[in-house]
Amino acid sequence: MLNLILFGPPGSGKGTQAAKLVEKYQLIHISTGDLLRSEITNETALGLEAKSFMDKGHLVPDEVVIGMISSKLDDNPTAAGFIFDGFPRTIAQAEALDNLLEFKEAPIRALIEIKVGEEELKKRLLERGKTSGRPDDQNLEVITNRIQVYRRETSPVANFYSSQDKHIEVYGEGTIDDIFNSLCAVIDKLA
Ligand code: B4P
Repeated sequence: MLNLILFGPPGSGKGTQAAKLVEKYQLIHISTGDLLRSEITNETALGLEAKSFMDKGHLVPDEVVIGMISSKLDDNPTAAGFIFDGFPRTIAQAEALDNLLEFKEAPIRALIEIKVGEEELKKRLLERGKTSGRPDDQNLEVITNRIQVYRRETSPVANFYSSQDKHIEVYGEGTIDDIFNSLCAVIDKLA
């Protein structure tokens, strides 16, 4: 089983690259952002709770996202592996993920961090905001807050996996295809 975390700040290309990687490596894509947005669209109680956090650029509470991941893993018992996109975003989520995967005897093989500078992140997210309909992409203050939350609460997750010797960095500015090729070169060495 090939279990990978695609990691990086908002707008670094996690969702974009995950969509291409799952096709090539036949893995299941789990994006907590997409799962939460689908709960919002379906107007579930979970979605209503999540929306109030997401619209301000805050993280949704750990127990909510950990529960979603757990049921997604249960839904795919025969998967060749998973690409986790946007998860884990806190140390508590990383510890919960390691525990869930221990049951499957299929630990995370690598956390691949996509490195992109702050100005480029803001540019990409504002650009997406023109067409995505996502409230969190349409306001520079919210975008800046998301990047700060990433630096403060999420970036320590990379150190958590560094200490397990699983942290790999890939340069994330350039064309989508160039970055995809860099990611594939890294993954091919792991497979
Ligand atoms: P996410 O849905 O994970 O959103 P994201 O970080 O903004 O997206 P991503 O990084 O995947 O976007 P991409 O670069 O592909 O999270 C949204 C919110 O949900 C969070 O703020 C939080 O509130 C909540 N949430 C999600 N997971 C959570 C968790 N685990 N715990 C707590 N809360 C959680 O795309 C960005 C844009 O860049 C696109 O328009 C794309 O086309 C463009 N782009 C990509 N690569 C490019 C390139 N090389 N060049 C130019 N443009 C590029």
